[in-house]
Amino acid sequence: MDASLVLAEADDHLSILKEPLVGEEVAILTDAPNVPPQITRKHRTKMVVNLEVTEVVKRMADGVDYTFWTFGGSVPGKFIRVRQGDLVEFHLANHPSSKMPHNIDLHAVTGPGGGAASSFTTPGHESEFSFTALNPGLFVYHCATAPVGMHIANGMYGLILVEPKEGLPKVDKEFYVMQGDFYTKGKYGEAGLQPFSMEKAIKEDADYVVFNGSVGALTGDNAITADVGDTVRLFVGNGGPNLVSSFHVIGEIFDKVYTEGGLGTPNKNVQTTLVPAGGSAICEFRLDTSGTFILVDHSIFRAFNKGAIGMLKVGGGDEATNKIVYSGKTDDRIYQPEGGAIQIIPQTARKPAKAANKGERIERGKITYTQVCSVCHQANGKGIPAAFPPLAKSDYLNRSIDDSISALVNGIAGEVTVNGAKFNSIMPKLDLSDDDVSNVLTYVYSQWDNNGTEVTPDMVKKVRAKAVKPLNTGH
Ligand code: HEC
Ligand SMILES: [Cu+2]
Repeated sequence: MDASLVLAEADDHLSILKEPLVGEEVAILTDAPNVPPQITRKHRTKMVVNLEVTEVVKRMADGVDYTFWTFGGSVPGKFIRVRQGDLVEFHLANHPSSKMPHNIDLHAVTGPGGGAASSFTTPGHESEFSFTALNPGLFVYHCATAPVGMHIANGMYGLILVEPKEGLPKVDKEFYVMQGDFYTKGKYGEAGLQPFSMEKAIKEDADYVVFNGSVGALTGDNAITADVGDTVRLFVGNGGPNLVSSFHVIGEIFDKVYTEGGLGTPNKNVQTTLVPAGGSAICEFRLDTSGTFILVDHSIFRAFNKGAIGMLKVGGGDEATNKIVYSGKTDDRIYQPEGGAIQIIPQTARKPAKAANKGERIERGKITYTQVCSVCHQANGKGIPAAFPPLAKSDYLNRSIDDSISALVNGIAGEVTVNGAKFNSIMPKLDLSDDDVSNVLTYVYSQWDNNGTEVTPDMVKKVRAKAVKPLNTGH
């Protein structure tokens, strides 16, 4: 990079200090999903932040409690909103009932430890330090008292927004959503007060992955709401301690994403954005139709099995326009991929292979098996449970040669039982020559503990002559 450019950037950070510092305010702090009001002020000020650490037992999921360590009484911690250039006078109090000392490392701080050492606070004490918010952006803050991982795992994180000096564009709704992963002695949903599991945390084997501190904190009656036509801004954070979020809203496309919370040029038309542990993203979109939109970590087992689900309920709008954007289901009709009957799969590209003896038959049959049969019955002949029956040690195959030949020349529809398991699907008619059928079946019979029958083209010819209609036309 051009050295003068680097200097220009550096200059810019400190040039903010040339603006006069006017007055003093006490920061409005909010609990998720609420966000303090947008800053309209055009000057720097002294912002006093009063944040209290408490250790509290709260709900993690229905019937499951957890001792959370919090910045302000809940997880995530209070949302802090300041303007670029503000002098932030930070007061961190640790409630007398706490068992542990705590501190705070704000990623918005330029200075050693992000404030950690200066803010180390034992129970019943309050620490004070100041910093100037030089860089605009959405920053994570967290406790950094040893063992750091444990303090973060217990919920000690939140977001601080440093608005750029020109402010952020006005939107109709702003929300605060922060993901975190939790590690409990019992597994997901196990009732009672669950202690923290250091062992699982080290293995990164999360029991809970949640938005805003608990399963269901953003669903049902707790859903965030807006109306069609609203512009929405989500301040998304990830406290971790371990997992990176693949943040996605089902049924929405982010018009803009300020990736990693940096207030530079936004990325546009984004489906899923990564939110690192200890990082953030700002997602903006206009609501063009009504309905319920689901917030997820698209590492999807976390959403459906560990709690990482939220809801945005959108009402209103003109019905006709809503329908144009999204019609809803307009019809439901029968779909028969196989035409409801047995289909013919042409094999015309394949050359006939006249085999002189059983050995050659098996050799050629193996090629046909690999090319034609193995997609369904698998290379090892074991099939796929509930979809394709096994040919390996198949009682069906070994009981009747004619039925097996018929399976190939006529196909099978309807229920068949193989080794005690029922299959009710369609084996397509394969359009193989008599030689091909004899070769491939001889190969199948020679494999996987089957009975070793040699099938000749004459045997195939006989079956072909007699059966016109497939076996088991069960449908
Ligand atoms: C498109 C998938 C598909 C292909 C390709 C296929 N089969 Fe099948 N096969 C099936 C299904 C499905 C059944 C069970 C039919 C039912 O449920 O009605 C079946 C049943 C059979 C059966 C009787 C049941 C058993 O497990 O013993 C034999 C024998 C058989 N297939 C042999 C073959 C051979 C040999 C080939 C290759 C030449 C082949 N199949 C190719 C899907 C397939
Ligand atoms: Cu702590």
